[in-house]
Amino acid sequence: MALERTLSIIKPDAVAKNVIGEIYTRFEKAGLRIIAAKMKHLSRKEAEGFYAVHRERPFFNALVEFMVSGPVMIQVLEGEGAVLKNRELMGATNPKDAAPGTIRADFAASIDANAVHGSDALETAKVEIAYFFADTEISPR
Ligand code: RTP
Ligand code: MG
Repeated sequence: MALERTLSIIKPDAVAKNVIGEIYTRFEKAGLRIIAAKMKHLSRKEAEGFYAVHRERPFFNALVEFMVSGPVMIQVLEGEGAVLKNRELMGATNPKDAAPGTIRADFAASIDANAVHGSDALETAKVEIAYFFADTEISPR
């Protein structure tokens, strides 16, 4: 498997629950390395731009509203097969469907407040990482 990078966001609900550290521990235990991180309260424009692929979906406004409701913790994760590995750690979009032991099963309350974001493919990851981080802000080993 190849060394990959993926973008992860700990969403406002999980930041409010004070579980950034617990989620970071799951990344680290799975062999993912945090190579960049920043806490940020997204503007509406930033949230809309980030989720632009969902612009036409019925849940878009609720999604943006939620993402600007409080600070988020944004990180770049690096590791073997990082994109898929992070998606496995996260669990299904709707916490009701998320496998036991996944981040969403353990920390998410609803499909809207679902604790984490993770890039869904390598190409998406590249775009999403560049959306939030300059090359000079990323510190690989
Ligand atoms: P994310 O992008 O946040 O990592 O989530 P995801 O890939 O698992 O799900 P995605 O399809 O990309 O949807 C982005 C976020 O929109 C909300 N959503 N609501 N009500 C609905 O049917 C619905 N579908 C999606 C979720 O909060 C999801 O995380
Ligand atoms: Mg997605």
